[in-house]
Amino acid sequence: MPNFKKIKFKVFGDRRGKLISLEAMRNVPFEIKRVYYIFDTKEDVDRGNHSHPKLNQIVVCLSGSCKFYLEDKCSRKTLKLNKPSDGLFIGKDVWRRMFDFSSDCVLMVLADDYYIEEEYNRDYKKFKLLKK
Ligand code: T46
Repeated sequence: MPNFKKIKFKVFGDRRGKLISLEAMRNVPFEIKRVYYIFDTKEDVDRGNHSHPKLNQIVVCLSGSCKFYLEDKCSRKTLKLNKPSDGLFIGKDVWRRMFDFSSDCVLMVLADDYYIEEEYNRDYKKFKLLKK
């Protein structure tokens, strides 16, 4: 099984509009220690290009769209995120690259740990070796 997958969140809709609730250990499968968001990304740029040996995250595209290239030891896939009702779970040891950002793209990311620069693997060759 890949260590990444899309999750559909329940949408509470009525005549006024829509609402989605994210709750730790309920529809988010971990305790949330950090939330960050990515916006105003320029056209034709890549982000990511790393893996995390321990971190679990869920990415939600709140507006606009972008694509994720994901690779782990058993599979690789490119997914488009363009709905606030879709979460993308990315577990540990998954290489990710984000690209094709629309100018209005806003990505919100929930993470199960604080920001630790030493916890980034930015070396694709090392990632490939660890996969073996
Ligand atoms: C990931 C993808 C989806 C912080 O100071 N705190 C933080 O919590 C984060 C995430 C970043 N930063 C600083 C570090 C850099 O100076 O913000 C700057 C940009 O971070 P980075 O180049 O790592 O951003 P992305 O978009 O390449 O990657 C981010 C996350 O870092 C990463 O964990 O999985 O989004």
